[in-house]
Amino acid sequence: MDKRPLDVVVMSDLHLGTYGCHATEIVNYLKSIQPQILVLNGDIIDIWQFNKRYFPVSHMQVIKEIMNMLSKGTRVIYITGNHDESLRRYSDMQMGNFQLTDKVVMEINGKMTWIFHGDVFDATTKGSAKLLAKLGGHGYDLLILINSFINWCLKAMGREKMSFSKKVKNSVKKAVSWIGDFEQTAAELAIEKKYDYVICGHIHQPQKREVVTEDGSVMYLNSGDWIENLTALEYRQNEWTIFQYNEKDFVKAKAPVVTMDKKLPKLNVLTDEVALFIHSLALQS
Ligand SMILES: [Mn+2]
Repeated sequence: MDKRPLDVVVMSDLHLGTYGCHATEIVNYLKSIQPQILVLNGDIIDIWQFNKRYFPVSHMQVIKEIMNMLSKGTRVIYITGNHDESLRRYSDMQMGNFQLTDKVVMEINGKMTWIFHGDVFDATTKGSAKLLAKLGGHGYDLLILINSFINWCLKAMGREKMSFSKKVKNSVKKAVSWIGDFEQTAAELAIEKKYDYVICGHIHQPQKREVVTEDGSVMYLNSGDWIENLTALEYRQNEWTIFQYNEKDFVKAKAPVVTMDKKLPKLNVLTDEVALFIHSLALQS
């Protein structure tokens, strides 16, 4: 498969290191594109939920593929998110064509484009919304499921519906409006700052829509996630589009399955073997 040449690609919320991450699909996608700039817009490596026991080969392959792109000249901008906020202390570090930062403003064909993860708005949202942010974008789907399951159990036991199901339903409603609030907040700020485009991640809700207020208008974009939606934002020929991963397109391009039954070698530091011999440093008496 030929790689698709693209100007800019924005991906977010890969959550590498968690069970929900679709790493194989990410590798397939990365192998299929050739962007000049790759923006990783937060929650790439999930350091929050990082479990030393869980980091499979496929997740490592994602990192390998990004390294591969770097070596082939793609500029990679890693914007920190809340799940990888421990990287924030290293922000604004640059190594070759790799850059780590908290936000970026890019001028793309004369359009000012503001890119950041979006968790900065969490401080203004409370309780259930924060919980849902942890659950992920489709957290409310999960809540509906849990809710109906609980009610099914209670009915089966011949008992009345529990009162907290109402609370759950309430928080579902809040979540729906929370996504709208998030988009609105980001867009209003961008209008205030006179940007043409604002690009976020964080809420796992892919989006491209124009937001118009009394003060002006802005194009709001969200790259979605690689837990549920498997989406990215692609910029080419003066236009942003939402890429939606479709398994059918990648059947032939499937990444080879790598098995890891090889056990780690026994670590032996006590050896008589000389691996490195330096004699020029010998002290002269
Ligand atoms: Mn996030």
